[in-house]
Amino acid sequence: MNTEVRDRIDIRRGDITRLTVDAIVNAANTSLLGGGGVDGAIHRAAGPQLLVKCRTIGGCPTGEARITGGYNLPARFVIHTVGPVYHRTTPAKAEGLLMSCYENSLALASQNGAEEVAFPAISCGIYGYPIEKACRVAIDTTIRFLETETVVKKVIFVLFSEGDSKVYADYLAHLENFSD
Ligand code: AR6
Repeated sequence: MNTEVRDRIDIRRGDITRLTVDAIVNAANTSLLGGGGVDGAIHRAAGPQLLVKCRTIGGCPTGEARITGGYNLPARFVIHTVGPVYHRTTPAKAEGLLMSCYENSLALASQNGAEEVAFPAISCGIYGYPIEKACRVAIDTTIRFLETETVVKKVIFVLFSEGDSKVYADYLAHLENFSD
């Protein structure tokens, strides 16, 4: 990882709904009609117009992403992506799907001119993806993307727990030791 790309990645602890960034990513389900976890928090903070908009989209397959406005959120956009349910498939397939979530979300952010994008730990709550494995997919995919990306300037990983943010920070530090 080169230092230019490293400087475009941030790790923060907290509630993603509070972030004033261009786009926050939602860990949604295929219906896009809301749920628990970060999805519930985003819908509550965005207000009922978000659900009205999501109803018009017609769902989203696992691994893909869709974009809406942020409504009452400080963020301008919400990018809804659907992570894999970890134990519903093989680890290799889950990894491919999770990678697609990050790739497709970042591509949508870029297409919509979002310079700062924040991600929660997609699939790491109700969907049961182990945080250490998911963290590698999230960070590796983001680094690969940023190496050739010019619109998206910054990617922020927002972790709810101290333990999860340490997993991310440790992995980034590990990569820095092997940076070119
Ligand atoms: N800010 C940042 N991270 C959060 C927040 C928040 N406000 N709230 C929770 N997290 P989850 P999934 C973390 O379960 O595993 C929903 O019902 C949480 O600690 O929200 O992809 C959807 O509708 C965890 O690390 O998403 C789907 O049905 C991470 O966000 C299903 O859950 C993701 O946990 C998706 O499950």
